[in-house]
Amino acid sequence: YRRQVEGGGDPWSVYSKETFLSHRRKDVLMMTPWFAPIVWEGTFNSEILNEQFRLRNISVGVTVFAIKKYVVFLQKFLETAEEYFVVGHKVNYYIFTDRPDEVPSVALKEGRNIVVLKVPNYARWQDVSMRRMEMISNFSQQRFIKEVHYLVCVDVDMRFNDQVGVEILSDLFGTLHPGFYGARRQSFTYERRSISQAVIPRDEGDFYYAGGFFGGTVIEVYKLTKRCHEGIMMDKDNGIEAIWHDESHLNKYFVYHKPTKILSPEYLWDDNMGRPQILHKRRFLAVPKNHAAIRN
Ligand code: UD2
Repeated sequence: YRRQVEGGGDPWSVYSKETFLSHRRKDVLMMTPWFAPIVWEGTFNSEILNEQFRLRNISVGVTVFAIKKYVVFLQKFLETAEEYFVVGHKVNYYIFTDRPDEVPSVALKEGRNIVVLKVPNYARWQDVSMRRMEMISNFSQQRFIKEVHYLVCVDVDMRFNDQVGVEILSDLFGTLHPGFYGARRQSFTYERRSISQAVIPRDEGDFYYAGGFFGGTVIEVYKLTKRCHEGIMMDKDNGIEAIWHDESHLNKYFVYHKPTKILSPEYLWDDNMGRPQILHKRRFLAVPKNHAAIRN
């Protein structure tokens, strides 16, 4: 650590071997075979990471879509993000909505901004969800690349419930889906029809990633969202829609562009899944919703 070294101290006495060894879990997978860390509570030190990212003066853009009735989720989302999301760093909340007048005003800490982006809506909820890929890629190229270092792309029907800090940041990251982190490849709900661009052969695929939390540098998110959008449009032309929409295309992308970091389901939990022992924190939680009522 530079400061200590410059000060003449011995960095190894500050971060002793014991300290390193304590950031370790034996009950979960901490690393993929392509050397991407899997982020679980107990595997990292926030103090070290915060200092590293502060020195780089990084800024983070959050993309969140609140189309039609989903604007009701914004208040809790933003309030809890101010409490827990990348605290102490610069954050731009990019709120994509067709109802700019209904975006709530929430008190923000210094260095944090809300940017409302008016976008069209689509009749079907599946199209609303899928079109996020198109809009994120367009805005990345036109705007985000000039404004932030990293993008974090999340669902809006969520609330932060514990710290989600800079430990999530990396060139390209995805999140283990809470329903499948312990499941075998055979049971992943990948798209299997070969006519779809999202198809993944039975003997491929590493994890099942959630559509509701991914990110990376702006350039990597641009490449990901552009590719997924192209796949979605080709499927549309061919009269097919992938089984889990944008999530299927995201999973396809990650098979061939492996994430450089993977977030554990602490970062996207749903209390309907219970509270397994390996889950030491529930950082970002699904807000229960009445699907039929809220989507129409
Ligand atoms: C899952 C994924 C989601 C997406 C979807 C595709 C998680 C937690 N969620 O969510 O990312 O891949 O499956 O089937 O992994 N939205 C609106 N207005 C609408 C409808 C949707 O703004 O009328 C936006 C909103 O930001 C919402 C997101 O689209 O959070 C995804 O829709 P959803 O939450 O209804 O989909 P869900 O829960 O099936």
